[in-house]
Amino acid sequence: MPLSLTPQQNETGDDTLAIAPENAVEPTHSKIQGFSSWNFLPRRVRPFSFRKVVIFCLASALVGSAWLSTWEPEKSINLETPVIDAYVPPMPHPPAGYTIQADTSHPIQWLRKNTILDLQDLPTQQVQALIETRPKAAFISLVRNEEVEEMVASILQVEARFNSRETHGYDWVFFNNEEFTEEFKAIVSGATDSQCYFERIPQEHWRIPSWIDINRFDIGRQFMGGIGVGKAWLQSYHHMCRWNAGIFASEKRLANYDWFWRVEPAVQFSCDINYDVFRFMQDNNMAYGFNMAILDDARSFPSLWERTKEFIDHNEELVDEDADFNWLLYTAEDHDDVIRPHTGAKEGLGDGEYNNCQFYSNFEIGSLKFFRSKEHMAYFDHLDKAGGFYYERFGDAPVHTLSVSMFLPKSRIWYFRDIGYAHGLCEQCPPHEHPLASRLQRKALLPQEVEQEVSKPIKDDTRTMMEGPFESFGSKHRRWTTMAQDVERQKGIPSLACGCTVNAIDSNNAKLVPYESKQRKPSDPCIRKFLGGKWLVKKDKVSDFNSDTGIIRSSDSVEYVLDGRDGNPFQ
Ligand SMILES: Nc1nc2c(ncn2[C@@H]2O[C@H](COP(=O)(O)OP(=O)(O)OP(=O)(O)O)[C@@H](O)[C@H]2O)c(=O)[nH]1
Ligand SMILES: [Mg+2]
Repeated sequence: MPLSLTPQQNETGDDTLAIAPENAVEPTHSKIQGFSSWNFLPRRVRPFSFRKVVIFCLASALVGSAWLSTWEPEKSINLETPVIDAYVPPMPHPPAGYTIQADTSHPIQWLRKNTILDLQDLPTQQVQALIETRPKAAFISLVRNEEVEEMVASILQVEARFNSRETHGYDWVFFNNEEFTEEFKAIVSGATDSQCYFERIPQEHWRIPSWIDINRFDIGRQFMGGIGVGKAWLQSYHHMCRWNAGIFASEKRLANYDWFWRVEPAVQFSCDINYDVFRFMQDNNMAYGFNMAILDDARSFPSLWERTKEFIDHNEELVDEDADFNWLLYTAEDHDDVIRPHTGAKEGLGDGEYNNCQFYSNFEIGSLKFFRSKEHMAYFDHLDKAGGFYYERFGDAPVHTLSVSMFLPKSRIWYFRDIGYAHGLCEQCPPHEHPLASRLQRKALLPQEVEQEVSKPIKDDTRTMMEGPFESFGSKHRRWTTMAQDVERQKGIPSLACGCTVNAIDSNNAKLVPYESKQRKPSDPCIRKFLGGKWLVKKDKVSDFNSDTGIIRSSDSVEYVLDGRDGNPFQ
C-alpha cells in the first residue's frame, strides 16, 4: 500500500508524523496540511503565527530584490582604484647620468589616474571639464582618392577604439596632392562624427625642388628600382617621403593644432585605448610617440648618416644635451661574419655608425611644435638641399628617428606598446591577457569557487586590486562583481581589450629588410636597443641532452630573458 506522510495528533495531544492509509479522509483545515502549520510542534514551543512568518519572508524577499535591481556595482568602486596595475608599459632605461622625474609626475602614474574604462564612471562636471580642455590635436592622413575604402577602414577602427568618446572627438585632416573628389569627402565624412577637413597640398610642397638634377634623379631611381628598393622608382613616393619628413607640419590647416596622430589607409587598431593619448602627450611633456622600432632597407638611404654627421658637426648647439643616440649606433658587439685577412679578426661594422634602426613612422603621434621647430627644420633643410629625398630614397621614418633622437631627451619619446596596431606585415599586439582572467575563463565557477580562486596566490599585483588583508566579504564581493564584468567584457586586463594575439616585443625587427640587401643587423633588435637595461639581458646558452638519442644539442641562438609578452615584466 502506498504511503503518505501526514502529521496527526496522537492520544497524548502531541503532533507526530503518522503513516496514513491512502483512502483516509482528507482533513479540511489547511492548518493541518503538510508542514503548513506549527501543529507538529508541542504547543509550548510553537513560536508565533506561521502566516506571519510567511508574510515576513515574502516582504524581505521583495525589499531585497528591489534593492538588488537598483544596485550598480560599478558605481560603488572607488575611482581612485588603479585600473592598469597588471600592465606596466616598457620604459626606456635612462641613459647614464639622467635622473628620472619624481613619481608623482611619472607617465605611469598619469596612466593609472587617467585610464577610464567607462565615462559613466565620471561625474558630469569632470566630463565637461575634459571636453573643454581638450588638447589641440588632429588625426592626419595623406591619402589618394582611390584609397577611400582603405581610409574608411582605418577611420572606423580609430573611432571605435578611441575617438568616439564624448571627451575626444578629435578632428581629421586629410591631405592629397590632388583635389579630393566629392565622393571621397562624402564617404569619409560618413565614417566619423568628428570634423573633417580635406586639404589639397600646395604644388610647391609636392614637386621636385629647383636644385635637383632631374637626370641624376631618374638614373638613381631606375637603379634603386632595379636592385629592388621598394617603390623607389615611383616619383610620387619620393614626394611623399619628403612631405612626411618635414613639410607636413607647416601646412596651413595644421597651424592651429599642437598635436598630430598619423593614420594611414588600411591599418589596424586592435586594442581599446582607454585614456586620452593626446592629453597623455601634453601632460607628460612628450614630443614623440611610436609603437614599433625596426630595421628598413638600408640601401634606400646610403648617405643619410654621412649627411647627419655633417649636420651635427656644423650645428652642435642644436643637439639636446640629454639626447641619447647610442641605441642608433653599431657597437663593438656588432660584427660581420667576414674575417679580416691579415689579423684574423672579425670585420667590425664601424663602431659609432648608424645601425639603420628607425621608428616605423606610419604610426606616430607627435608634437607639431617639435616638427616646426628650428632644430627639425634645419636638419630637414640640410638633408633636402643635399638631394637625398630624390637621389636616394630617404624615408620619413629614419629622418624622424634621427631627428627626435638628436633634438630630444629620451624622456620625451614614448613607446606606445599598449596600442595594438598593424600595417602590412608589421604588427604589434601588446600583452592583454590577465592571469586571473584566463584562469577564470577556463571554467564557469560557482560563487564559493570564485572566492577560492580569488584567494589563491597569483603572480602579479592583481591581488591588491582584489583584497586587502581585512577586507569584508561584502567588499570583496563588490570588487569581484566589478572585475568579473570587466573580465567578461574585455577578456583581459581592465583598460586593454585587444583583438590580436600577443607578440614578442621584437617580432617585427627585420621583416622589412629584403633578402637582397646585404646590410648587417645590429646584434640586438632595435626596440631592445631603444629600451636598454633589462631588455638586453640574454638567457644563458643552454645545452640540451636528449636521453633517447644520447645527442647533446647546444643552442647558439640568442634568447632574451624578457620577450614582452609578460604583462608586467618589471615587477
Ligand atoms: N595623395 C597621395 N598619397 C600618397 C601618395 N603616395 C603615397 N601616399 C600615401 O602616403 C602613405 C604612405 O604611402 P605607401 O605607399 O603606403 O608607403 P609605405 O607605407 O612606405 O609602403 P607600404 O609598405 O607598401 O604600405 C599612404 O597613406 C599613402 O596613401 C601620392 O602620390 N598621393
Ligand atoms: Mg603604407
